[in-house]
Amino acid sequence: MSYVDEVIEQITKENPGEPEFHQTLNEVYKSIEVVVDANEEQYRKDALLERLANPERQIKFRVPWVDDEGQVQVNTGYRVQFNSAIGPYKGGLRFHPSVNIGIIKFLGFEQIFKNSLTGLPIGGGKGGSNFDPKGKSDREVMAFCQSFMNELYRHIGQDQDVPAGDIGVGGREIGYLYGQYKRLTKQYEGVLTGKGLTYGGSLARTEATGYGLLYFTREVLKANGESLDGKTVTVSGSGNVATYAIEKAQQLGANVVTASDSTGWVYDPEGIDVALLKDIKEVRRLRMSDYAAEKPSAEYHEGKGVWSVEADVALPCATQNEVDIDDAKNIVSNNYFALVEGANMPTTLEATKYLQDNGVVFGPAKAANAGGVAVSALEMSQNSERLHWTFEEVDNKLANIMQNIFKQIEDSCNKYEQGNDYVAGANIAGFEKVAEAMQAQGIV
Ligand code: NDP
Ligand code: 2IT
Repeated sequence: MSYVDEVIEQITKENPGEPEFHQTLNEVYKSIEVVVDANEEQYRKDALLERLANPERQIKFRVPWVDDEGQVQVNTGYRVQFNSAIGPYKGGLRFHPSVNIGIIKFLGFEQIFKNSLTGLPIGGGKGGSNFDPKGKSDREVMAFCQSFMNELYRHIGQDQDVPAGDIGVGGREIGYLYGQYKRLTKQYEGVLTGKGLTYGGSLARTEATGYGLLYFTREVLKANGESLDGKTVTVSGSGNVATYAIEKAQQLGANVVTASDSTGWVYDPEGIDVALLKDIKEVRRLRMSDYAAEKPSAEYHEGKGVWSVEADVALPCATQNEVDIDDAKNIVSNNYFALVEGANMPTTLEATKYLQDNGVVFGPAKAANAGGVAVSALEMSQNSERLHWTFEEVDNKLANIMQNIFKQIEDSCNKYEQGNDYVAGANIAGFEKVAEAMQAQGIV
C-alpha cells in the first residue's frame, strides 16, 4: 500500500463519523501522491502526512444564551486550529444547524492549502456553531455572539488566530463578536476580519470572494481560449459569495440567469437584478421566493434545479456537496464549458471526476474562492499599519493574487504533467509550500 493510502486509511479509522473531512482528505492526498512518491522516505520518517492531517488543536465549548421568550438555549461552539506552519491560523466561522466537528475539520483542512495558495502568511483554521441565525431577532443573534466570544476570546489574537465570516456569519455577526472581544480584552486589534468600515474593516472585503471567483474564472477561461463576454452563467446560492459573483460576472459581460437558497431557485432569463437581490437578502433578509414575487421576468421553482438550466459556466456558491452526480450529468449534457467552485467543496468526488472525464474545465474551490481570505489577510496588514487602502488598491491586489494563484496551478500542472487537472495543480502548489515550512520547523 502506498504511504498516501496508508495515511488515508489510518486517519479515516481514527476519526469516524466525519465524512466531509474524509472526502477532502481523499481528494487532497490522492492528488499530491506524485509529490509524496518523490519524497516518500523523508516524509514517512517525519510522519509528515499524519501530522498535516491532525489539527494542532481542536476547541469545543458550550454556548448558552437566552432567547426572546426568556428560555435558555444551548449550542456548541468549535474552533479548529489546524496548521500554523506559514502564519497565524486564519479562516471563517460558520453558524448553521448542520455544523459539527467533521464539517469544521473539512473546512479547516481545505483552508490550509487555500491560504498557502494566496502567497500571504496565513495558516489554516476554521470554527463555528450549530446555531441557526435564521428567524432570530437581532437581540438573540447578539446574545449568541457575545456568549460565543466569552469562550473564544481565550484562543484567538491578531498574531495567533484571526477568524472571519462564512455561512451565517456576515457583517452583523462580526460586529457583535468584535465588540465583545474588545470588552473582554481591552484590545483594539485586528483579531477578526470582515469588520465594518468604521472600525477597521477593509474596503472590498465584502465583495472579495465573489469578485475573486470571477477574476479566477477569467484566467481559467483565457487559458482555455475563452472569455466571459457574452457567456450565460448559472449561479447557486444567494449569500455573500453568490451576490458578488453575480455582480462581477455581469461587469465582465456575462448574463447570470439563476440564484438559489435552501428552499428553491430562480430562473431569470433577463439576468439577475443584483440591486434587488441585495435589498432582499442583505437588507430585508427575505427569500428567493420574494425575489421572484418582485421581479416579473423571474420564475421560481421549489427545491434544487439550477444545473438543469442550459448555460456555459456553472458557479456553485452555496454549500458543500451541492453538485452531485446527477447534476454533473446535467452539466455535461447541457454542454457547459466550465464549472468553477465558489463554495467550499460544492462538488462530490464522483461528480468532479465525471465532469473532468467529460471535458468540463474544472476550477477547484481552494483556488477559486481564495479571494475572500486573501483580502482578509490584506485587512490584517492594514490593521497592523493602522492605515486604510482605497477600494481600487485592494481590488487590484485581489485581481493580481487570483492571477498568481492560477499561474501557480499551471506551473504545478506542467511540472508534474497533470495536463489541465487544476484540482491536482492547486493541491500540489498549496501543499508544497506548507510541507517545506513544516519540514524546516522540525518535529512540532
Ligand atoms: P451566506 O450565509 O452568505 O450564504 C449561503 C447561501 O448558501 C445562502 O443562499 C443559503 O441559503 C445557501 N445554503 C447554505 N446552506 C445550504 C444548504 N445546506 N443547502 C442549500 N443551500 C444552502 O454564506 P457565504 O456566501 O459566505 O458562503 C457560501 C459558500 O462559500 C460556503 O461554502 C462558504 O464556505 C464559502 N466561502 C465563503 C467565503 C466568504 O468570504 N464568505 C469565502 C470562501 C468560501 P439559505 O439562506 O436558505 O440558507
Ligand atoms: O472559506 C473561506 O475562505 C472563508 N470563509 C473566509 C475566511 C477568512 O478568513 O476570510
